[in-house]
Amino acid sequence: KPAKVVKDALDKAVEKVADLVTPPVPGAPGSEPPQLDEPTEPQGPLPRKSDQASPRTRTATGAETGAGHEVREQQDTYLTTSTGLRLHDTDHSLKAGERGPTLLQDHHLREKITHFDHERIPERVVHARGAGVHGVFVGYGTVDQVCKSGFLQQGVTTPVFTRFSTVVGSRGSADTVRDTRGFATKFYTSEGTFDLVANNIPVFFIQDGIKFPDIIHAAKPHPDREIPQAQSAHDTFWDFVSLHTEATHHVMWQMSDRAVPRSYRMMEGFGVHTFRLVNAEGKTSLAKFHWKPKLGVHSLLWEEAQMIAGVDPDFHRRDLFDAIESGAFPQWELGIQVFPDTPEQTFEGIDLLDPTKIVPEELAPVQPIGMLTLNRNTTNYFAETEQVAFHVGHLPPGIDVTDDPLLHARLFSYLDTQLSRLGGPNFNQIPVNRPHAPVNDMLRDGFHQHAVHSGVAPYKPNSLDGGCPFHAGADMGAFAEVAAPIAAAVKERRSPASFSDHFSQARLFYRSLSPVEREHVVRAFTFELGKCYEQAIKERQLLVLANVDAELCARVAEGLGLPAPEPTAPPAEVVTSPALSQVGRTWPGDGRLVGIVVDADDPDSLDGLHTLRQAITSANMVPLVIAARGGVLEDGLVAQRTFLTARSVEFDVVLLAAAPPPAPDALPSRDAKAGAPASTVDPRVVLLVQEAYRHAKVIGSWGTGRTALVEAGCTPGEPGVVVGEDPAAVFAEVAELMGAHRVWERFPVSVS
Ligand code: HDD
Repeated sequence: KPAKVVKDALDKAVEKVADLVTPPVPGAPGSEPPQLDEPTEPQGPLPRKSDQASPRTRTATGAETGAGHEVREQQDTYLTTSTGLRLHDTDHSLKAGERGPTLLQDHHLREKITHFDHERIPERVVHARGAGVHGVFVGYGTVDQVCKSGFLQQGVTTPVFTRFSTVVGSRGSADTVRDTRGFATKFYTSEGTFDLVANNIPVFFIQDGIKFPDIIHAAKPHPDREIPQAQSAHDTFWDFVSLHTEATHHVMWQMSDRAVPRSYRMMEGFGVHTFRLVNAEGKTSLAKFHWKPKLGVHSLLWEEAQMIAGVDPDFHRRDLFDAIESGAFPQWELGIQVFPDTPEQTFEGIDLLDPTKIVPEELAPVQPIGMLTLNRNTTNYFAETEQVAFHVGHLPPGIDVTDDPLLHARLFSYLDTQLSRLGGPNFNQIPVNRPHAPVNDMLRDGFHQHAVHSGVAPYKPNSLDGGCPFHAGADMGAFAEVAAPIAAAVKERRSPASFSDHFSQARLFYRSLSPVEREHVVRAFTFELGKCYEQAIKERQLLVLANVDAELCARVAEGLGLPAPEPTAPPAEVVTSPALSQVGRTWPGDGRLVGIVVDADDPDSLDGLHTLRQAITSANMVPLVIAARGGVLEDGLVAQRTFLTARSVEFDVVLLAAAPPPAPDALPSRDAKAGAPASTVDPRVVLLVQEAYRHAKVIGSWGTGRTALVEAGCTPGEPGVVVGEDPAAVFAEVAELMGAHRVWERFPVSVS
């Protein structure tokens, strides 16, 4: 009997449903066979999901455009809890009497402290220290022959976010350490996001991504005491690279001036790997990406870099933000080296899949394809710079990967790392990561899901959502993997024989540098190995250097007090690549800092300074007045630095308008201690000039400024020491000399 009741109820239910649903329920008595085929034609565009709309972008002037992402303003609003409850007090917890215990009932206290307790997220395992800014990229339309990507077409403007970084140091480490720099750019193209996750060094330490944890463990601080921070000058780093000679080419760059950039604005960027480009006809080419800075490539001196790490650990990010704030928007031209996509994937004998090799620009010129302008600082460091998530697999139609084994490990790692760093798989919904192309994925749920997805069929094929979302064909902008042939192969853990040349390009790089740059390389190796404790490691690295260049090895060995070993094989004959040297060209000085020493108590020293400041600003540089005390000086001039806060390393050039006498708060000079006649000039000014001179900077002076110059031991008229009567005329000469970045002839050079 109960079975009959159930059957009747079921029959009734089926009839009811059959009445309600058209077509009849599949399988119901008398119904047509089910039509479950997926529709093949689009049935109109899908509505844009408002909660996945593009982030609100701003113009260079800061005006907001677009909509969709909330910027929470602090101004003119009531303080509330996270649920919008207005608060009347956030300074006192709720207690049983003013001296009594705090009550568990205080929900505001608990919310405030709980949120605070969880404010920090894990820092990036590498590239933790960084600075990000917004900008635009404009395509030149010069790539049609080789690449169909829409954002590269002529005049197409694409919003971007670029994050510069160091590799090894923690999030709070100094900017100017000796390290490779990251240069990652997110292009929010209308065809989907493209991330160009580049470095300022065109080669990498390793040829296979499986060794990435090894090189990073070796470079990070020692695990027992967690020192040294953000340094490669320690035993584990040199232990690894001396045992692992495929790192040699990268190490040469890391010991060169490239590893201590003057500014993020003055670095090249390199995509490192060879990528595969696809044109509209589906024809493929191989290519390497290059960023070329408009301001040229310039570096700090190692001594400067070390001093700045103490004086201003935020030097590079401050420089970037200040330049953008002042309107000196940094620019880079994006360029490509293009190679035929042959089965061998080599060019002029260079294996294009080996990320420890470059193709010299003299063999394959870099062809400009667009311009990047960084023009807007972030509103919130955490929301944007900390949460931005790059991934080498974020590719637009027209750009695909090759079989570089380093790249393949990266294709896995970048998604994976965001899961722990950003707390789950929905990090592309974070405003800074949101694509500007419409998103209609079928990814669902997970931690921090912000989208309220409509529809009932997040699977394909489906008929219940009308087959939506639809597949696109290649002619509708779909990304289609290149059908690259793979030669018959066996599974094996092995590299091709061509990957075993570890020294010829290291030598090519070293020999392409100017003598002064090579001198810096010698000193960098001597410094770094001099910080190692293990004798065997120093000796092993000297053997590596012997295989690169005999003179380099001999000089470093001499500095370490060790014998120079013989090479295991004679160093290769190399043709040099002049494009690798930073010296010998002149560049614009936009955003450079000009320190002007004045005497606050000598009105004459302020003569002509308004005109001078104007001339400096017109040259797109930043004038900073340095006086014994801060505040407003005579004639409305403001002292932005004092002898206490100014240090020579901050400035690209020092101008002396006066020779200020020692102020009461100046430390006694050495001369005074030795009983020699006391200096007539404040010792901090003398030090400022001496350091600027020592670091081969241009120095200019007029009026009584000449006394400070002479007091510091400089000779008026020697290279890079400009003396005149009129401040603006002196600056004009100084600005001209600054185009070379430094007074290179001031350096003692003993390499051949
Ligand atoms: Fe990487 C971050 C650049 C090899 C794994 N990498 C990261 C960043 C840059 C690079 C610029 C910082 C991105 C940002 O600002 O958020 N990495 C490179 C280049 C490489 C390279 C140019 C070689 C050509 N990387 C590399 C390998 C692996 C990784 C071989 C792993 C197998 N890289 C990561 C990572 C990071 C990262 C662990 C840390 C944080 C992140 O990704 O988002 O996934």
